[in-house]
Amino acid sequence: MNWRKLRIFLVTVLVLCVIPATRYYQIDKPLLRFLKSSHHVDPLSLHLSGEFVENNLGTEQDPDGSVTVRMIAQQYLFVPHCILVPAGVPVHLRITSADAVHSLTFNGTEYAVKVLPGTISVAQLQFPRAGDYKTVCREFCGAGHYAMRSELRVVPRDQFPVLRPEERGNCAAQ
Ligand SMILES: [Cu+2]
Repeated sequence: MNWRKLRIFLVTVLVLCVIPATRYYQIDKPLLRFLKSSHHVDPLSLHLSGEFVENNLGTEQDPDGSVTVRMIAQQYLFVPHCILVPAGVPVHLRITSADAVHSLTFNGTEYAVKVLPGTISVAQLQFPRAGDYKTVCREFCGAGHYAMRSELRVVPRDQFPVLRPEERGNCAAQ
């Protein structure tokens, strides 16, 4: 047995295993979804057709009292720029990217949602207290990354259904 060859072989196997293993955890679940091709969406035609067209973005009330929020992350902002949700209600987030990899986080919470072009990231969120949260991108996505922040406004639970549908979508109408 040639020990030198064996050593080279073992190091090669180790390196080939370690690299995909670390990459897997960096890219995390959305890549698997992308490979399975469910949740697939074309980043180049987001604004033309499908669920991420402009008038479909923002918050929508579901029949069971929860809400669905649709957002796009792009260099260097989140659209809508200010989202509005009721406190203490399940928030079904659906977000995709128009360009690079981003990460949507809400200051003061543990939530972090990785956003990749070509795939829809889905997350279940809930905000117990009313208030304003800064929404910050925590994945370096280019020159303007450090300015990529927007806002989440959590309003009291009973205040939300009173709003007109066009006021619920985002904070702009308030
Ligand atoms: Cu970003």
